[in-house]
Amino acid sequence: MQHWQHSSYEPYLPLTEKSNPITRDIDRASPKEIVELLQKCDAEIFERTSQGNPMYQTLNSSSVVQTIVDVSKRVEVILKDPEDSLIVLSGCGTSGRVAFLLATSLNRWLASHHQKQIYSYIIAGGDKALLTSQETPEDDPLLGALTLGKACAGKKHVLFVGISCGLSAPFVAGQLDFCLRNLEIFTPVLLGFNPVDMARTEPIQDCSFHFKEVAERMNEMQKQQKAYVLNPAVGPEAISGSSRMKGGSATKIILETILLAGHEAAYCKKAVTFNGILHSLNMFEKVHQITYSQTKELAALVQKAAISLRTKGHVYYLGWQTLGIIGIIDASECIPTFGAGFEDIRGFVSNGFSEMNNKEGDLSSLGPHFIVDHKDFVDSILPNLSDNDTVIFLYSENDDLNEVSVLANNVRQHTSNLHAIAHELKGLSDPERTRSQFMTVLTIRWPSSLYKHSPVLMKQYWELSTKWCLNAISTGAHVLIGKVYMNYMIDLRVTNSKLYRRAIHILQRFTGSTQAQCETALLRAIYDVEELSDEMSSTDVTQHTLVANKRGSVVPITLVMLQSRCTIAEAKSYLDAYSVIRDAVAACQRLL
Ligand code: F1P
Repeated sequence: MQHWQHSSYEPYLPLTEKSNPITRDIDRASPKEIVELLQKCDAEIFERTSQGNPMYQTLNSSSVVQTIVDVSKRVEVILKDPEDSLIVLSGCGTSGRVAFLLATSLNRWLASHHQKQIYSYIIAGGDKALLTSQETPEDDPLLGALTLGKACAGKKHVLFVGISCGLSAPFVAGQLDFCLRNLEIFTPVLLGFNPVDMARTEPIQDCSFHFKEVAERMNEMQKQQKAYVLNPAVGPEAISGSSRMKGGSATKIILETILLAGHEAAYCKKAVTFNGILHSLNMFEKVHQITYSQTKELAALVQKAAISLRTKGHVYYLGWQTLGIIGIIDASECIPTFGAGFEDIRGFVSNGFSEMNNKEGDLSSLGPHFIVDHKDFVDSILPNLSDNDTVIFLYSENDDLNEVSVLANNVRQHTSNLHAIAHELKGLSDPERTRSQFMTVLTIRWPSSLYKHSPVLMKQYWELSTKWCLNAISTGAHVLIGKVYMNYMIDLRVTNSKLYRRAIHILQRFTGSTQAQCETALLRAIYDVEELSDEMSSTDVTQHTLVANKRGSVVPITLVMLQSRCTIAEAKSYLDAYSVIRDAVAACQRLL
């Protein structure tokens, strides 16, 4: 049994916020060790049910597999009778990005097979949130319900999947509540990775319910097959609470399994079965094994990326088709996750927004964060590229290898620090000429057994595999440059109520101060005052997070203030002296 499965392990935290014992010392690990630790953490997604531990069900537990079967059959029904029907995938942050990726991919597939496109995605904050973090709308249940109502206007049958890894986002709670009040139209599914009794209980502003209450109502309705809760335990994240990692991957795995099983049943007369679902899940486990079988090569990329960041260079992902989108998503998530500068790690996709195919279309006029086309890279970044920058190409043998070669040649005129992650089917073409243009190529070779199982799924496998590689590269690089303390990202942005609570917990964890002391100190740092006014103390969390959004490093500042009982100004100047969080904390402890 894993350490975190004991009821006494960090009992006050839901599973998705606990710290993972595997990565406790990740901040002291070498690149190769980092990759190995991430491999172990990701392997927990596929862990079998732990005997004698009823607290957690896992992805392979029969109750979870059976729910996947039930929901897949709902998908089949909708696909067979698509008139006035819709399948809506919705979430905040990474969960919304995975929803977007799947809905657009599957609509494309339906269109190419002359079928009605019945998928829709919702991401809190709209399409802007695909590329930047828009965490404030996550706290708004009414906005969630209104957006859902609008997306489904006039529909008679809607399968709604609300994704919240932490069973926590009020935006999603509002949508599920809306569905539960309109069960004649909606079949709601809740997807997340905490047991229902760990769902969030914090009151939601202007709202009569909290997340746990909605999740319990969903559980009740599941008995009549009117709603479904899919919430296997996949273990704590490698970086505490960073649900973009395992949470995002497991969301992708579960939804792909459900939706593709539904498609096969509707179009290939292949009935959805318990064993069929188990088999699909096992295939994803193979994807994990194959991806991480090249620890050394992946570690070399982690190292390269870290060197670039340390020397104020950049990391650029240049990808084709959805692999490019995976790159854009991974890069954009570094800003809120690690407090990275927007230029630090960036992603580009060939054909930009027409490849993205998002609802709101070309967003490039919104500013530099929304420039995503290879052409933009060539025009605005390539001329200033140097060996300090790491460039990583992401492609598969399904892409136009000639185009890959031309761009690689172009990039090589400016830097030799050019690498690739390439997906190849074993025994098929061997694009040696393309490979020779890179300093290193992490070639992931896919056995024909996987291809034969489902040729359609290969694209999904490559996406997941690329996600794992890039999550390892961006997380590993930030760990190596000292952004993480143990396995906590201390310098988190306090931009919504979940992150506000996480910040207070981290402060308690490292200072031993009470919750009230930590909250008061955090508010002092947020409002940048030594003494809180009555108004500041009494205003709500949303207001605090709006102010916090405009300030940098509020949590490290609070940490130093609490540890050394100093003023805000002293804490700031003290932190300026250290770029490595562990050093700052250690030095701070020496002061006492
Ligand atoms: C949603 C989310 C995360 C993001 C950050 C803020 O979480 O946007 O994707 O990384 O932690 O919250 P959840 O609702 O899926 O738990």
